[in-house]
Amino acid sequence: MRLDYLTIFPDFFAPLDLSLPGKAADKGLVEFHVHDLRSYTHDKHHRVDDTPYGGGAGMVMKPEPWGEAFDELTRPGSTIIFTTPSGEPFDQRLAADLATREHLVFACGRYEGIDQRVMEHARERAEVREISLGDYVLNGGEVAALAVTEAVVRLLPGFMGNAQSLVEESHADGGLLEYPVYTKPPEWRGHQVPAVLRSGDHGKVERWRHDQAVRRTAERRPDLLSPSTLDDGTPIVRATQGDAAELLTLQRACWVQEALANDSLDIPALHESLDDVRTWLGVWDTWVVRRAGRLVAAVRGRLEGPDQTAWDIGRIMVAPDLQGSGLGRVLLDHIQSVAPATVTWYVLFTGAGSVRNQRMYKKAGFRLRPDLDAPAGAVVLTKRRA
Ligand code: 6GU
Repeated sequence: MRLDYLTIFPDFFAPLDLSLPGKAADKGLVEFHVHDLRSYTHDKHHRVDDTPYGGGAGMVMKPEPWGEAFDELTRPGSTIIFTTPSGEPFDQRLAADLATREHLVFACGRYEGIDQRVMEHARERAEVREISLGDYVLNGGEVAALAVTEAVVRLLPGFMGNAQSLVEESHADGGLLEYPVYTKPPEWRGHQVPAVLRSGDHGKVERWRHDQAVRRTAERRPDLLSPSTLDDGTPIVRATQGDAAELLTLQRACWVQEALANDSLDIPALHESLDDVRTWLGVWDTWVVRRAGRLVAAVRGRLEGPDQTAWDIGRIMVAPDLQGSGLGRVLLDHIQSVAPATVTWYVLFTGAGSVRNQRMYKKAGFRLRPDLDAPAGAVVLTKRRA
């Protein structure tokens, strides 16, 4: 990957020779080229700014030097990145996306911004991204370009020695924050390392870490916890005890249908009471969708198996008027995505005669498992976690 930087403060980029990006350059994975924007001016004073049309405070960066710099530096396949507080928020997903590019050109603005025509022109000759680090204002885009660089370069194949640490870090594990970590000594200034980490029980350690990650996320970044939404932005949220009655109603509607499709009234879900629903709500991780206040869909999952590595998915329910809308598939994808880190495979049951359900599950990567036990009239499907 080649990275170019356009700036009026080339000295800001001295850290590129250090530490992580420096190592990547030494390995030949990346090439950094820093350019002084003033070298693309032709007047005696190397002016890069001028007063804004329409008046107002501050100065605006002139278009001409940027145009000349892009003429020289961009080629087919280049991506031009403007670092600006009015850009799209930078996150791990965007970093991973940019890591697939061959050539990034960072355009670091200063003052009150860059003449808008520079961005218009850039879009005519390259892919353009306007990126912000967050909701605060820096004096210029240089520090932001360095941050984006570091986040991207460490994702390049062959860069990190330990691929697992890429998987485990914050914002990589199902969007959760990272769990707390400890090293020796076991006691320090009266503070203990949690006993579970010294127990030697791998499964227990994994579950503890996942639990800590969820708690931390709930406390510090609740916005990350139930980020799933339908295409129209309708959120998929965790069910509460208050949802029990509506869940029972939805369940009755769906399971009568299931009973008819399978020629059997012998389906336990059909015979559950409100108390039964309240009870399983306490032990299953249950998610629901509301439309105009009405509970229209639900799904639940929980750990199973002696080693708790299976995620049992069930009760995918969609209100009769919304069946066939793709909602069931969205919920199926969602419940897989919220399975704890320990999960290595998914399992679900459906009626042997529920043809439409089975087709959806197969499309989602599930396979029939006649070798595994299923209740009478039902089939088992499983899928390995990717
Ligand atoms: Cl990318 N640039 C500037 N100037 N300020 C910022 C920013 C970028 N992201 C957050 N604040």
